[in-house]
Formats: sequence, C-alpha cells, structure tokens
Amino acid sequence: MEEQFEAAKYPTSIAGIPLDIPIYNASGVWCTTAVQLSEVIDSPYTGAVVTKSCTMYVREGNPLPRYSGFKPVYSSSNANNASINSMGLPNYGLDYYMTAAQLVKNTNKPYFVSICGMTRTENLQMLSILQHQPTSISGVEMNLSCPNIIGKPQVGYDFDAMDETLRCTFELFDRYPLGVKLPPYFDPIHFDMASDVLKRYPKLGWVTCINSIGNGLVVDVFNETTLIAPKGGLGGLGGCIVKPTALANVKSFRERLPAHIDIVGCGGIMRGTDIAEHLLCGASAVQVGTLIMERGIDGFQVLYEEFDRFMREKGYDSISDIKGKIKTISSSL
Ligand code: RRO
Repeated sequence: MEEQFEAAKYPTSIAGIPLDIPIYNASGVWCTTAVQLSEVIDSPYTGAVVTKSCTMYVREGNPLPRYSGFKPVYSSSNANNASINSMGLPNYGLDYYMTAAQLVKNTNKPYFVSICGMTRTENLQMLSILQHQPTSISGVEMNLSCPNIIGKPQVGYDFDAMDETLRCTFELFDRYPLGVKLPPYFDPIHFDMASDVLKRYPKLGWVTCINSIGNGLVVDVFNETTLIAPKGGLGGLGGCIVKPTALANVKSFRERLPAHIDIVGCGGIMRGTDIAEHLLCGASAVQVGTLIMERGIDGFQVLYEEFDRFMREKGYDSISDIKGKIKTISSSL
C-alpha cells in the first residue's frame, strides 16, 4: 500500500514563524493571481506561500515575450532547467495581496507579502498601510533586488541606499516579521559589506538569497534572436545555472549574520538534493522558482518526495540533522 503523506514532516521556522515543510514558491512564481496563490496554499507539499512582489497600484509590467525557459546544456529530456525573465513587476497592487491573505485563514500556512516599491517612499507607503491593516499576513519580504525595472538600479547593490531603506523601514514598521530579498553577490567583500548593513537591524527576521542573476543574455542561435524582448533581451537568470551562486550566498550570509536572522535559500532548486544542498549551507527553508514555472504546481510534490527520499536514505529525520552542516573538504597537502 502507498505510504501516507505526513504533513508535518521536516518542520522549520523563519523568524519564529513555523512552517511544516521547508519548501515554498519564490516570489514571482505561481503567485500573481489569487488562483495561483490558492494552488500553492492548497498543495500538501508546500510549507508557506509568498506573493508576487507588489507595488501600491496595479502594474502591467514589461512587453511580451518576457519569460522563457531554456536548456543551457543539451540533454535528451524535453524539460527546461533554466530561465530568463524580464517581467517588469506585473502585479495587482498591494490591496489585492492583502485581501488574498484571507486564503490562508483556515490553514496554518504562513502567508508572506512581497513588496517592491519603485521608490523608497513607495515602500514606506506600503509598509505604513501593512502596519495598520488587520489581515492574515504572517510576514513581509521586502524585495531589494528586482533586476528588471528599466532605469532603476537594484537597491541591494547600493549599500548606503539599502542601509537608509532599512533604517526608515524599522523606524516605521514592526507589525509583522520582515525579511529582505537580496541580489546575488559575487565577491567576499560584498558579503562583508551587505552583512555589516544587515547586522545593524536587530528586528530583521530573514534574508532570502538569491534573486535572479540580473541582466544575463540568452541567444536563440537558430533564429538569431534573443529569447525575451525587454531591455534588448537582457533578463534575470534562474534555474540550474544559478545554483552555485545561490549556495555561495546562502553559506556566506549564514557565516556572517547572527543566528536569529534566518536564511531562506532560493536559486537552482530543480530536485530534492538541491534542497539538501541549500540546507547544508545554512538555509532554514527554500523557495522554488524555475522548476515551478516549468512544471507547474506538481513540481512541489516531485521535489518533496525526492527530498524525503534523500533524508531517509541518510537516516536524517529533521532539518537540524543537516542545516548548516556543510564541511569544507580537507586539504590533501
Ligand atoms: O518582475 C520581475 O521582473 C522580477 C522581479 Br520583481 C524580481 O524580483 N526578480 C525577477 O527575476 N523578476
């Protein structure tokens, strides 16, 4: 007989918010409409849901085509395992995502609202509304790293701007736990500089590493075109090609930030062992992007089952058996 699915396997927490399962969607993926949000919430294989990053008011986003999956290396499988996007923040506005929080009312699934104002003032305006609205929201993820807004640099790459944004944020907002979504960093000095800023804010609950690797270019060599239209074809990269960068960011921030700030791993999770890799590097939970874009909501079941199989084979029965346990291979010299 088929084994029964145990809902509360591998419980974890993010900023003290309990999740039964350490797996959920990345902001932007399967979370723009209330229908998509309900599908993530109703899946027995997710532990939380985060909304599409929102602005105060509805935005259409960039012109189409603005998302494409691709296969960076030839394989006989039809499935794409990488992606490029320049969505440009299409969303239904803050009100819509506050209302949609009702979808979790009779569940114990955390509902995170992701915000991404066009300006610091817009972020603060949204936070002051969130501060005073009675809803079922569990936490707020402030996106400091959208790579696709024409003419707007990523706040996470400007450490003074990030510092000032966080200073204003925590001066104003304490209603729910708040975390930030960071861009990928590529140099240890930048891990140090970002951590020095983040450590100044004791109320910061988590950091999500990483957003897509910004402004890559993927070429369709047969058609001699770019895959997407906005910004001359430049867009944020996701999927298997970003996993090493994501893991380096997770591990580097885990090593630098105080233990009460959780790390949420995001980037390159295409199979169950990828979850284990993020946890080994210190993530408390993971978000999944490209896989869900390419396989749909059923991707969560596949991932969960593969992760569960890995854990059983290793003889592990909880996240604490693996979280942060990565060892640097010993030198043979
Ligand atoms: O909407 C987007 O273009 C987008 C966002 Br806000 C983001 O944070 N990351 C991304 O890859 N795309």
